[in-house]
Amino acid sequence: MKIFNSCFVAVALFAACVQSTSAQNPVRQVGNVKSVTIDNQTIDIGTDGAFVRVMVYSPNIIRVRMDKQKLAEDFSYAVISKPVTTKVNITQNDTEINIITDSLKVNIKKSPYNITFSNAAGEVINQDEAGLSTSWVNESVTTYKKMQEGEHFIGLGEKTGGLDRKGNAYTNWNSDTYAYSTSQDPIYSTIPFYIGIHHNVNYGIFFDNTWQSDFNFGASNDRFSSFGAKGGEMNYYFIAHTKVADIIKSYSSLTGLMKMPPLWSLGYQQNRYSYYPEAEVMRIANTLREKKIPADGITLDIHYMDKYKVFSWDKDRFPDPAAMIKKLKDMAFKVTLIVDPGIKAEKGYGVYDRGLKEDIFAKYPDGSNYTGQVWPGWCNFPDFTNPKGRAWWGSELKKYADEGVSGIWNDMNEFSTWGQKAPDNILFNFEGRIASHPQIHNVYGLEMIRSSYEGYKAARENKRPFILTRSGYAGLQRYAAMWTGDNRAENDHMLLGVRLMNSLGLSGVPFTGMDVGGFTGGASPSLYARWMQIGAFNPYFRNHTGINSKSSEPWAYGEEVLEITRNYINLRYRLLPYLYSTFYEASQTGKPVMRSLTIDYTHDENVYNGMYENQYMFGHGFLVFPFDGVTNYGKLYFPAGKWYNLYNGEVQQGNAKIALDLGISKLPVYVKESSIIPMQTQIQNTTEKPSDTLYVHVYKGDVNNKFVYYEDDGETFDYEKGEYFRKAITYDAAKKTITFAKAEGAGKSKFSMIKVMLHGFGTTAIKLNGKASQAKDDFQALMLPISRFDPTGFSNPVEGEKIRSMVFKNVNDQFTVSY
Ligand code: NBV
Repeated sequence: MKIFNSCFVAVALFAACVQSTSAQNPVRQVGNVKSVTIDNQTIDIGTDGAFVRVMVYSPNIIRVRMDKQKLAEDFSYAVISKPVTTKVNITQNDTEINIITDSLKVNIKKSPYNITFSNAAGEVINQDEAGLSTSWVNESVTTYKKMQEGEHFIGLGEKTGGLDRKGNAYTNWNSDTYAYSTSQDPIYSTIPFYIGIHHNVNYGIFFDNTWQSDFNFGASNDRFSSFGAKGGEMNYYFIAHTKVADIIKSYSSLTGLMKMPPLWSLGYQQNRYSYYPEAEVMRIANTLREKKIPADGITLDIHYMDKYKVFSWDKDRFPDPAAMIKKLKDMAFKVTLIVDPGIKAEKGYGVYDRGLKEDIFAKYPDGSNYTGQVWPGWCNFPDFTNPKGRAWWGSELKKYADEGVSGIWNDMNEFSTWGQKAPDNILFNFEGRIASHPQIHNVYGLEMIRSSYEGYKAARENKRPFILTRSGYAGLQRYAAMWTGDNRAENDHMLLGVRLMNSLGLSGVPFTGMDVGGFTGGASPSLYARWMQIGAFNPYFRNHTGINSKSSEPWAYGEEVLEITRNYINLRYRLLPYLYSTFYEASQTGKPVMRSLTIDYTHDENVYNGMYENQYMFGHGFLVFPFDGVTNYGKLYFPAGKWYNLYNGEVQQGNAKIALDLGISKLPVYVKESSIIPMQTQIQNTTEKPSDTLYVHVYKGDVNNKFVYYEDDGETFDYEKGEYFRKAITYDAAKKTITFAKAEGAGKSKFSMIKVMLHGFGTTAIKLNGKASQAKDDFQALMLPISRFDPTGFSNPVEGEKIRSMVFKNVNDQFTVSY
């Protein structure tokens, strides 16, 4: 009895302690609301333990900021938009505050503070875990959200593991992770944005805090999901829409959209660590052309430099870089060069001397430059958070622009000092605010690619820069494409790479790639072939391998693999009109090119199943199954609808699961009903002109579809001034029409004719603009050439499946096909 009593007293004391002052309590809670000030769309709330500002950003976006006392100046490298004027009704009484927009109902309880977001129908989308809400432990701040029944979590950028993040915790601290494992965390970049899904509702949370941040989606607890950081404010944007695609769109409206990439960067890119000397680079280029493997890019890794000093050339290996780049240009190859941020601290090295003179290196508090070791030895590190540092970098890059370099590949920008942790007391300019390393670490890569993008844009006037990066932070899509670093030549890595890209797509980054073929180790021929097939359905398609691994060019694995690989690279080039238009959509809406099935089939539980989690849509039309490259056995899930086998037109009904034992020559790809897929004739590189006909493949279906066909010069920013050719194509399933709208824009199409290729229409009578039309069978523009290694025939339509075509004279015409 006595024991019970003393225990009881202890528990009561603890509870009292927790509720009373924060003096003895290491966890500081927001506590009760004490004051409320409403000013238009902003509510300032004073509480026992914090200051809270809730801002209505749009009918669908609410921003919540909190700090222990007052808020610091509002500054973000990620967010580029301001709140939009929104119709909102804000009321309060003794117990709560209510905010109502056209799309959201927000309820804030006063004792203690906690916030609930509901949709217009009053269904709860997301709410604080009422007992925990937000709290601080020393300088670390965390917000706890109630875990909803059956909740799924997707996104969070470049994170390993499964598609559904449920049951796991993640840390954001950009790290150089050579040959990372398939569950390693963190890796190279930070995008603190995720999407929650439950009970037919969805929301996104973007936690804009650059310090080391931690997310918990029910790891070691079943009560909450949480997000927090080691310093800085609680600062999150809550985004809600009925469609996941609209959540990504709103997130992209906050952090920016990708610009149209140069067309050549969508072609095939050949890499290795490293191609040198010049003769070797030319051998690779010549072999690609001789073997008729379409390609647009060759990338030079660190061995082009003189002792790894950035902005220099090893003159023994590359005696006349500009002349070599010109020779490659004449063969229609663009050159991308790697750059690293570490600048060798060596007096007499011009780049370093100018950096010293401009005083742009990161510093210790005593004013001396921070020195760390990386490729060239002891280095200083440019402070890209200093406008002067960015300008200096841009001026150094000009040299490459003058030599004719087309792409800048930003490596090691986590920043890496041989994977060691850099000291906390390095100081950065932070746009004149002065910040320590822990605060800026996660944005170092972002500001480096900003410097590269802005510098290269200025150096080449109206030409679109191609910038590739390994590291970044939310908003990186404004400047660069991203690849997923040093993977391993293993089946699991191929599939992980697909998930990383799908997750990046959910997190606002549409232009992504992986080291196809694997960076460390060596792939088997079948794994390599499979990887190249999948690569053809990646936004950025580059083959790369490490210094000690076996050659990884398409011809390095024998004749059969070469043939398979060529088939898929060929297909990619024929699909460029579709791909470029899909990039255009991404540049307008943020909807990724590689689309996790959670975007269009959000509430279908099967898409979260580990068995099917790697499947994705490549644009609106292609359902890609990243099939196993070792066993060649796999299970496929077809979501609702009707699907056409890409190779033979066979129809597969949706809501079905099938198992396949497949040879290596084909990757399972299906076309969604009602898809509109513009294609062109085979070219070997993007400077080559295809025939004058645009082949628009249309697949009969029962759902509506709208596709915007888009073209521009593929090279300059003139499209921003209206120099583009755009044509909406609409599939109306009820009216049984396919309408090609009038062309828009001041630009001309490179095609003069459109040929409509009809799939699945059988012998149905076809009308053009209401009049009977002669549609004839046509087998000319099928998907793939027949491979001699594929006895079943790659492209023979199944018995009875007639692809019918109709030719129209003018690509500018407005017309309707009906059936
Ligand atoms: O520059 C060499 C490599 C590069 O090939 C790779 O793609 C990067 O991720 N780089 C890392 C430096 C470290 C290699 C161990």
